[in-house]
Formats: sequence, structure tokens, C-alpha cells
Amino acid sequence: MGKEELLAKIEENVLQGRRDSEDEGLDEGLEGTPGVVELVQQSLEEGIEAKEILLGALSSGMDKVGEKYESGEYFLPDMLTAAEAVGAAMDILEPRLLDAGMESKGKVLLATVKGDLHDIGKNIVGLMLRGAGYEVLDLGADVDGNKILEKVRDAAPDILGLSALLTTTMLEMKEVIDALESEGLRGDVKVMVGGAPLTPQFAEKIGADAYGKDAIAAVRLADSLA
Ligand code: B12
Repeated sequence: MGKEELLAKIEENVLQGRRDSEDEGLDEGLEGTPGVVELVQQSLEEGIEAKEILLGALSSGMDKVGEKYESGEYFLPDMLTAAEAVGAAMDILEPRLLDAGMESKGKVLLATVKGDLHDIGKNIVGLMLRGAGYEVLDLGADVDGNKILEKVRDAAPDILGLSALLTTTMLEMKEVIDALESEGLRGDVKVMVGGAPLTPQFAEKIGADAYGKDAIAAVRLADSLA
């Protein structure tokens, strides 16, 4: 397979949400044929640069997945499996990208706030941001505000992304933003917030810089904030 053909195959398999050869894919019956992971490995063996694979196949594939999600052709699970396939490929590519000195678009720190265990949405946001070329630090779910502050101080992210899925825990976001302010860190980091119960009005009220309704919006916001 030539380079263009390999990159096109990777993109096709991102759209099918096929991490590896064991996956059936969206259209089913593709089991046994190479998936994203095998194709990425093959591409590297054939001398294609990690950056080219990222930009020419993974990011472009995720862009198309995003468009299909927005147009209603794909549903959330389709986006999730595609994002997971890209995530698995990124695990292989990331060290090589760092070696090659590819500049990341920026550093994003993610956390689901204290008291909230919902992390599926945040994880998708993280995968999409990674696929789009950001360095993502993920503190996980149910993260204490002090821990978030500590990490903002130590890692100096460009953007802090907070997630909450409960009407009770979304109030914790304000605590974090207020604490950033009182610790003199607010000016150092842009804050974007998301999660099903949030609204743009709420985000504005608590002093966030931006609200994103989904992972596609998160990437757009990061591009405008970083
Ligand atoms: C899965 C789930 C769980 C799982 C979570 C597993 C996990 N690892 O995440 C489990 C079973 C643990 C769970 C537990 C509970 N849950 Co629950 N859960 C859900 C459910 C069904 C789906 C949430 C989800 O993953 N959605 C899919 C993701 C992809 O969507 P998303 O999170 O909204 O994320 C997208 C956007 O919001 C945005 N986004 C998200 N974060 C961010 C961050 C940034 C920075 C940006 C820009 C964008 C962004 O992008 C994402 C991708 O598109 C919802 C119902 C629903 N339909 O939403 C209830 C729901 C959120 N849960 C609810 C409740 C009540 C609970 C419990 C209290 C239940 C109980 N009595 O024990 C506990 C609370 C546990 C806790 N302390 O957190 C309620 C909340 C009601 C409310 N008003 O607060 C809901 C709405 C169900 C309901 N209708 O009652 N839950």
C-alpha cells in the first residue's frame, strides 16, 4: 500500500470506529482486516512520519466524525468508538511526536469537579483535544478543588476544562474559579466549562471564559482560547 492509500485507510477506519482487527466496525463484517492501531503501526514501519499520520488521517478522520455527529448521521456511541480508536493511535504516536519536537497547540488541564463521578463526556473531550493536537493532562473525576489549583500552578496549562453532570456539583465550578482568583492564578489560565446541566448563561455567571456544549465545541473553543 502506498502512503496516500494507507492514510486514507486509517481515516476510513476512524470513521468505522475500528481500533484494531478484532472490531467489526460500524458497517459490520470488517473483523479480521487491519484497524487503526495496526494501520498506524504499518505506516510508521513504512517510514511515514507521526505528524503526517496525525494530521493527514486521525485529525481529518475525527473532523469528519464531528461533522457526521453534528448533521445527525452519527450518534454519541459512534463518536465515542471513533474517539477511542484515535486515542489508541495517539498512545503510539505521542512519544514519537514529542521526539520529533512537534509543537503542541497548547496544554489543556481537564477535571470533573469534586463530588461528581461522571467522566465519559470529559474523556471524549480529552480524546478530541488530543486528536486535534493539544497536550492533555487529565486529573480524572471527583477532583478536589485544591488539587486542581495545585496542578494549575505546577503544570501551567493554557486552558482549564471543567466538567460537571450534576446540578449539585456544577456549583463546585464556581468554587474553583473563585479560588483561582483569590490565589492570583485566574489571569494565567483560560477556563472552559461543560456538562449536560450547564448553560452559556451559567458559565458566564460563574466567571468562566467559555462554555462548550460538546466535544466538537470544546476543540473550537480551545482553538480560540489557546
Ligand atoms: C452514565 C451516567 C452515570 C454513570 C457515570 C459513569 C461514568 N464513568 O461517567 C454512573 C452510573 C456512575 C452515574 C451515577 C450517578 N448519576 Co448519573 N448519569 C449517567 C447518564 C446516563 C449519562 C451521562 C453521560 O455519560 N453522558 C454521555 C456524555 C458523552 O455526555 P456528557 O457527559 O454530557 O458530555 C458531553 C457534553 O456535556 C460536553 N462536556 C462534558 N464535559 C465537558 C467539559 C468541557 C470543558 C467541555 C467544553 C464540554 C464538556 O462534551 C461531552 C461530549 O459531547 C446521565 C443521563 C444523561 N442522559 O445525561 C445520568 C445523570 C447525569 N446522572 C444522574 C444522577 C442523579 C446520578 C446519581 C446521583 C445517581 C444515584 N442516585 O446514585 C449518581 C451520582 C454519582 C456521582 N457522585 O457522580 C442525573 C443527574 C440529575 C441532576 N439534575 O443532577 C442524570 C441526568 C440522570 C437523570 N436523568 O436523573 N451516572
